[in-house]
Amino acid sequence: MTSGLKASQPWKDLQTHFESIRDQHLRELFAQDPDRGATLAAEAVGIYLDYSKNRISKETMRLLFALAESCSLQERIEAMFRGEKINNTEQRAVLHTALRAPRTASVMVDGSDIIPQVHEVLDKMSAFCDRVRGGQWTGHSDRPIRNIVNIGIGGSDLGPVMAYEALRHFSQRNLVFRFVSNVDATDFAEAVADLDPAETLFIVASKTFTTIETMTNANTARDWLLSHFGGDTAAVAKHFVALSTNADKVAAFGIDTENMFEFWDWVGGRYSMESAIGLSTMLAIGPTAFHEMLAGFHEMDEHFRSAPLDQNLPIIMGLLAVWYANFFQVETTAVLPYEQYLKRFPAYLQQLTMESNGKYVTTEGQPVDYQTGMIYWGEPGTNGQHSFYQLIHLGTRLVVCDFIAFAKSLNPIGNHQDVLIANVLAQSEALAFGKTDDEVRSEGTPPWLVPHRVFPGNRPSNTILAEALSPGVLGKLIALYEHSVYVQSVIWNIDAFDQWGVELGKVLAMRIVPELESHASDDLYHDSSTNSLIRRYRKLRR
Ligand code: G6Q
Repeated sequence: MTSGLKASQPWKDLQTHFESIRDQHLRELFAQDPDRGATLAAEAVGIYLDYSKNRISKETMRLLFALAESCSLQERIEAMFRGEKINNTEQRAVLHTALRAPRTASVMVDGSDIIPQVHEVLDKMSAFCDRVRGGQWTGHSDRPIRNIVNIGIGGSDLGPVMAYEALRHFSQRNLVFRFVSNVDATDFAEAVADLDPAETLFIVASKTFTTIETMTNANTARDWLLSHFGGDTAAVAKHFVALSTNADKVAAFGIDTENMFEFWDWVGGRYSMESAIGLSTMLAIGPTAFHEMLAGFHEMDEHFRSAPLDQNLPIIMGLLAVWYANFFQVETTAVLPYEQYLKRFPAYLQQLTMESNGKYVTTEGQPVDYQTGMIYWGEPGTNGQHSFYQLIHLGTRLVVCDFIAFAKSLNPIGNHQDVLIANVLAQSEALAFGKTDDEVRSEGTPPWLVPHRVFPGNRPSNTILAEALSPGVLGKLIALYEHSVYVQSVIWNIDAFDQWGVELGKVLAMRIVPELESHASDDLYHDSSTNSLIRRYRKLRR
């Protein structure tokens, strides 16, 4: 049995329409509708989305909106905001939107309003950050904190690192920030190599406080600190704070729960960077700028919740992703920020998109008979132009691109910004329209070289343009992608908020660790490949 999506009338209408548009070139589409550059665009909350360089017509969008309506998209959006348990397999509400709701809002979960707790934690974080940033929070030997090391992985790392890098311009420069995620000891060793323990604060960020990588790194950090303080465990209280939903485990680790910043099970790891998990971000940019970021998220939330389908940025982006994934059978989306501060944004988006929509069964547990989440990847422009853009321009695969650009640089020096923006515009233009055989010949290219220099074009892209990167704009941008991911999951009828694929890794590794450490027994019960590798590892290690 399958989900029925492909049998639905709106889907069939899209399939019929696809047959008529699949071979049309963007050159023809622009010739037929010369204004589409202005009309296939939408703007909200200071974010401009030009989606005209996609292989669509107005009819495509009309049919995609009809599909969205047939999937009750707007009801599903309301269900999320209202706190219904839309994370079906974990029976949890999904309320990252409540993390950025104003103090005056009210959101009920299991009969109680969660907004007061959200703001209580934000206030506790602000007071703490003010003390650290002002030098009043001192270490065990009364020296102010200069170094902040966030220990966490996955959702407890990628958001914080991305936000720190993205908002570095707004950060307090006398504080050093490091992020340790990998259980490979090199990550920890290199992160602390030049740090003085007496001036270092560790933030142990873990929703569950059981993740093996984070707990291993946190224990190593504690040993590193205590070896400096002659084993005096009283030092832990001044040098460790925890971000978690699990107070018992935090206390068991030895961190005073007074130094714990709480969040809740209705916040998914990859949707948690504006919860307590954002403590490192708040330490870097300060409480005021952190609240500006939350306000940016909230503006996009409100837009998503209230704007009509055809003006709704996350809905448009989400439906276009479905169009490419399921009709053109596109495998990947390249996210290409022309903003150096967003260098970790593609890595962050990889988790957001692929962990959320990498699902092969519907919410009812039936296998899907269509593709779900695309592969997301990318690098900042212009660097990528000198490496992988070759394949996007001239390869055999269709790659969808999201270009992200800002009108103003945070470092306005000379004409760098105009050169940067000229590049992003030139790339999307070349991808869409290419360079014809005649154009190449008319440049005097020898005939044998012509095919190599012809650009087929017809390669689609979105361009997202905002005035300048700021905490608020970052919030809007992240919320745009978060909600686009949700839109896709509603169409595909999958649970975007569980992550059983990640859970498996956590369990399997725990089983093998003692086998690697064991010298005595050769009784291994894995497959012959895994058994051989374990034996080989033991031998090499000796
Ligand atoms: C995110 C995932 C996953 C998670 C990490 C860390 O949505 O669940 O990436 O964030 O596995 O988990 P903890 O925060 O519990 O350590």
